[in-house]
Amino acid sequence: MAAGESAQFIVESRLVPAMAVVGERFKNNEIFVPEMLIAARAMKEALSVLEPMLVAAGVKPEFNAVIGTVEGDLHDIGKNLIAMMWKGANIDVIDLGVNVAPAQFVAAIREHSVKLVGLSALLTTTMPAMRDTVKAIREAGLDPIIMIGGAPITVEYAKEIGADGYAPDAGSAVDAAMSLLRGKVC
Ligand code: B1M
Repeated sequence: MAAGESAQFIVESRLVPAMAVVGERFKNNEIFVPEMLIAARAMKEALSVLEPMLVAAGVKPEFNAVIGTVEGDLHDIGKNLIAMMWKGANIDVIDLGVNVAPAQFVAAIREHSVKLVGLSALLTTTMPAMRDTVKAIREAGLDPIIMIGGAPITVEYAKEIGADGYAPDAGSAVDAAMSLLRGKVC
């Protein structure tokens, strides 16, 4: 900022592209979870410094999302990485935490009118909770983009339960979310 760059320029042209590099390297197994967490923490710190200036300048995140680990599942490391990467891509992310019941997802989608929902599951025994959550969201008459992921999840499973997208890792989760959001919104 001392060099005359605006907070918005720093986010859009410095931080977000840097996180894209981090995501790409993670996807290619060139860096691993610890480096990813360090990068995500740096991003979070930078955003907390820049946020007041962005708010003052009227800059708003382009999209919003809710994310959570589905009912019965307490694993959150992967879900937290996705949330951080989505935030890094200028998405306003509401993190519902772990063990999130379908009704909690439905209530949060309604309350915040979100465009994107992320479901994470790490156990084969909690995969059916993903199906239940997708069903509950659709039965409530809501139509956000639903993305799923987690170690036991496949693209076939995503199709089978009616989710809109799947990503195998945090880097791909940004690419997939952005193309789904742009495709559906435009
Ligand atoms: Co658990 N656990 N665990 N565990 N645990 C696994 C998943 C397991 C594979 C270990 C094993 O047996 N080899 C196994 C599942 C077996 C199965 O279902 N087939 C297992 C089990 C059985 C259990 C318990 C049942 C153990 C017990 O109590 N008997 C129990 C269940 C508790 C519960 O959830 N109800 C349990 C508990 C725990 C701890 C609490 C001890 C701890 C979780 C701590 C925490 O998350 N805060 C834990 C851990 C750490 C693991 C392992 C070791 C690591 C998971 C992890 O964080 N990986 C895991 C074995 C393993 O994977 N090696 C294991 C790192 C993380 C970055 O990767 O979460 O895969 P991951 O996320 C990736 C992708 O999957 C993807 O992107 C992320 C980044 O690349 N992704 C998404 C994830 N969510 C996404 C969402 C998206 C898109 C992509 O879109 C929205």
